[in-house]
Amino acid sequence: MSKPSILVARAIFPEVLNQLQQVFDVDHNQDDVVMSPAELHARMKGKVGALTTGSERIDGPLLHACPGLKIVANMAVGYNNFDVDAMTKAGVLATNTPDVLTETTADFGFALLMATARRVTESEHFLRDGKWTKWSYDMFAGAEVHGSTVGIIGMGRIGQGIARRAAHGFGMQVLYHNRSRLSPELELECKSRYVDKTTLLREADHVVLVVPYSAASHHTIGANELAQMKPTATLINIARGGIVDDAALAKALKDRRIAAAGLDVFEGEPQVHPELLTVPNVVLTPHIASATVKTRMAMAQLAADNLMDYLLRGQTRTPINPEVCA
Ligand code: 8YV
Repeated sequence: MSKPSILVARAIFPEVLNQLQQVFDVDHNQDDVVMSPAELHARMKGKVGALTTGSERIDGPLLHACPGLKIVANMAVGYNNFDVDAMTKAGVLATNTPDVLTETTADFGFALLMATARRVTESEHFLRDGKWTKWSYDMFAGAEVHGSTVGIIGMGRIGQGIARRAAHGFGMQVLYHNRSRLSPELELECKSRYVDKTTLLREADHVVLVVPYSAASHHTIGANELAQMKPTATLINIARGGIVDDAALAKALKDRRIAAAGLDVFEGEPQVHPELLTVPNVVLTPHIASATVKTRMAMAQLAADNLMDYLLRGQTRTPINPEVCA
């Protein structure tokens, strides 16, 4: 009997690919070239499932071109590359990889916060460029982390992980803003106080963004919001490009409207706003918040398990639109 056909849209760990190859006929994008929508459409045709990452857009036109498709498993917790309504209408199950990356991503949020506040990369460039000729009292003096106030916008699992690190590890005051308030028990555990966005922007020494991207969260931070922040504040974005207006941020950094920023995600990535590349007071990393070997392996495994569970056993593990199976 022939095996069901799936597409693995980007390169993944050989161990995980091997498991998929045992039970599926796998078309694997071995070369890891990011496909154009037209290439993706052509390659997805005739497949019943696909393993994708944030770089593949699954939308109405693609679904129309691939009537046999049953499931798309994203190797990411965020799924703004999916048109979930269109997938649901087409009866295609969408899955993501929650939980397995929560703590790793929160670790990185904190790493970026510390690198930004303490000017780690800026000072390293100075040293590597041979500019370190003497010590001086204010050389790369940055912002305090311990005992300061962090404001977290988006208090889901990763936001809560950052709150715990901040409150319990660094004695920080934690303010948060979210669509809904946490339960009193969770607020206590995360030592976090719910405030409106204006209060958070005004009072936080470090603003950390962990909201999912949607039309509603587009440019959550733009020129207006930057103007409300302390001039000594830092801004950290580990959520998605588009949550911050990168042009407005580059200007604010250049004008020293805020002290510094740490960015792991960008509008239109892998392109980076050219002005951001010219300002010294920003730490820039290429979307690596979940990138530890263990966590990326767990994400790939969960995406593969979602495909195998659904296509071979009719079961779901981490569905985004479980109503498809009802
Ligand atoms: C992914 C991420 O590695 O999980 C997410 O939402 O942003 C990252 O962990 C990236 O999106 C590639 O799929």
